[in-house]
Amino acid sequence: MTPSDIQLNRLLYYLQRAPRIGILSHKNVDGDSLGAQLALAHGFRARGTSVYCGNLGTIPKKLQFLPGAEMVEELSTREDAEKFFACCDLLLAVDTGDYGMTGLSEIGVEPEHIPVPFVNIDHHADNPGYGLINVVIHDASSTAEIVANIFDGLGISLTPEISTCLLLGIFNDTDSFKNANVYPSTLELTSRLIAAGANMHNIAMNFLRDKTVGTMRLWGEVLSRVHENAELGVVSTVVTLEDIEQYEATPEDLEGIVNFLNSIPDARAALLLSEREKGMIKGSLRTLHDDVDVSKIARLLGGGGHKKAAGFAIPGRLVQDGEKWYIQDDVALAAA
Ligand SMILES: [Mn+2]
Repeated sequence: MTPSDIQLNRLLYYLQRAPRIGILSHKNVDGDSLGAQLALAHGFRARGTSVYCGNLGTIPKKLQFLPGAEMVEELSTREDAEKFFACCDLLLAVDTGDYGMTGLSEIGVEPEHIPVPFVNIDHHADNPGYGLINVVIHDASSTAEIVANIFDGLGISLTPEISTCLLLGIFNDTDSFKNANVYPSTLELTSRLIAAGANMHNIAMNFLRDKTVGTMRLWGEVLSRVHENAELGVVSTVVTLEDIEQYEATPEDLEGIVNFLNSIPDARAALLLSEREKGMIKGSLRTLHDDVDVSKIARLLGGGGHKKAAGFAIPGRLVQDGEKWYIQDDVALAAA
């Protein structure tokens, strides 16, 4: 599991000619994208490179403890993005499976508007290779693991700051070493990161123990609606717009719920349906089984994703009838 020498050498070539580097993670930043982004920032700064980090959207509270999180600039408009690009000779996107995931299109920035070479560092299975350079390794546990390989290739040593950021990325993407993407290389790297001073205590106190009272109440409500389809082996539940408003639910709350549904050993897959604005329902699918490919189901419904984590969006509203919930799509069409 090493980046192809050609891609790594090309990256090295550009890095040596870029005194100023911009690093972007995907929108709705998670522990892997932010961990990889900040680790790269610390590593390149130590080499004397000027580094700028910019993201669309805010950083969730449970990730704000990461060393360097305060240096990430929030890009809200096209002008913000243009100012950001003007500070860079090279732009890296980390953990971003396709260009759309950067969120740049939403503020009117298309790939042709990026004035500097664009590098794509990622592990998503369906990454189309949208960069000038694509360091895409499908069998890496996380983008954090790829960053560690890049650092090894460039001779950048692991500091406590870098190690905390990378270890958080691994925790995030393996669901704390519970998913099937834990490889010998993942555990070897974890060992190196702890030896290099990764702050496990901070990860445990901020990232792993991240629930609020509101989150607990939301979970109580949503878990009381769990439905098991024994024939399909699918465990599912629903979150309404009212729930999201009443409990101030965050995307991480919803992510936590769908992963928790997979705690049932008989579950082949978990499905969370959550209402969104403008009469849409988002479906999040997760499986822990190697012989189940939830991205196939998501694609049938116009979505996509990984084999083990995928999603889709369909028009409709969630309507309750006694114990049962169903999707009413004419309501949504009337509202749209
Ligand atoms: Mn990732």
